[in-house]
Amino acid sequence: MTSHTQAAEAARHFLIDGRLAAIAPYGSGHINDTFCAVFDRRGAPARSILQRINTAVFTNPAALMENVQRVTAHLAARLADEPDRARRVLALIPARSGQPFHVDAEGGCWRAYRFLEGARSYDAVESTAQAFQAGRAFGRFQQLLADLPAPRLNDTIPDFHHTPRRFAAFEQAVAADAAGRAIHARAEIGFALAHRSMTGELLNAGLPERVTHNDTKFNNVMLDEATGEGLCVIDLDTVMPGLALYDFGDMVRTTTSPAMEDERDLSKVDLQFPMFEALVRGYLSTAGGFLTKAEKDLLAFSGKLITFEIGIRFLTDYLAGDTYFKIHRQGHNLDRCRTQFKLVESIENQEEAMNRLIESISI
Ligand code: ADP
Ligand code: GN1
Ligand code: MG
Repeated sequence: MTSHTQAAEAARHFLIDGRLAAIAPYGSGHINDTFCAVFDRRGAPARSILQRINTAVFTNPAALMENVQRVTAHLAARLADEPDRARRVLALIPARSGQPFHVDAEGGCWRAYRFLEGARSYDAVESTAQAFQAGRAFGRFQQLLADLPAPRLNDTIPDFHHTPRRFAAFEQAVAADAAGRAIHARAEIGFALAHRSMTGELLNAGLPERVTHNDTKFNNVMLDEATGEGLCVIDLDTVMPGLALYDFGDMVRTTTSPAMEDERDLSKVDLQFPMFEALVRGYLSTAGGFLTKAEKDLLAFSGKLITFEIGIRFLTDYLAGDTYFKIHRQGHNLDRCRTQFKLVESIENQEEAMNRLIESISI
């Protein structure tokens, strides 16, 4: 875990005016260490986001930051004529060295972003209006990046959404049982094994490669505090070539059930049809123009598959002894896995109606 002192030391290395007045951990991401730094600018406080990139997960931070620079520059150019454009795209603050990131004495990689004021993220969805806004914002993100000039973006994590490889890693974790926990997860292991047959379906559907976000969970979009509008897509570490449905599937996972990802009361975890409808309408309002029929036909399925995929990733990490995702209590990854699998069941029960809805909207 990164200390307050390390963060304060790193903050000095960025082109930010003023004197550092306060710095504190921020947000609830599972991978990077995020801080909010407050600088005193002639008596007025000014905030910045400072992040230490998890280099165990992102092993080539220079390639990652090259993607982030290219993507944010492209988005900024595409949005140049929009009102309030400075709050519609993340803006990197360069290091004093001129580099896009700073490497500290221990090898830690840091970057800074301009703070998006008057906007916030939510860990759980609260209304159909929010679901619509999330779908619309992530769809627009894909739309704006459709003409990103060559070359292809770097793969920051190869095979990130390759569900069959995720499944193979899960099977290996069961076999190794490194933390001796398989006995506590018998039901979940059984659930996962029973769903093996669907893991290759998206990959085998011949869908087009696009520039996608790949981590479209609801707390990775900032909503305007005054209007509720989906203002800015954040957390760009996994923006790379992928399938549009990886993004839509992760939106279904995090934007259709009002429960937190680690909710222990599974009766609260359920796909709420009106949330799903709002999400689809929002997504198609921006992505509907470029998606192919094959992609539209698999929208509901992608929700089931990506929810399952993240579920087996949580289960794999639980079995391996919690080496990947940050945890805040014992059994945290198992709790997270359980909510995912409960949501998969809920989607299975409603999949026909979900498909009928999509057909009725997209003709
Ligand atoms: P992680 O990869 O750990 O999920 P994120 O980049 O998503 O990190 O940031 C964590 C949280 O910090 C977000 O959910 C959001 O609330 C907040 N955040 C991130 N970037 C900004 C920004 N530029 N301005 C304001 N808040 C931000
Ligand atoms: C991680 O960084 P964060 O918290 O937005 C993970 C995603 C998972 C998500 C589950 C690089 O996202 O793939 O879907 O947790 N990011 C990475 O909440 O593995
Ligand atoms: Mg995030």
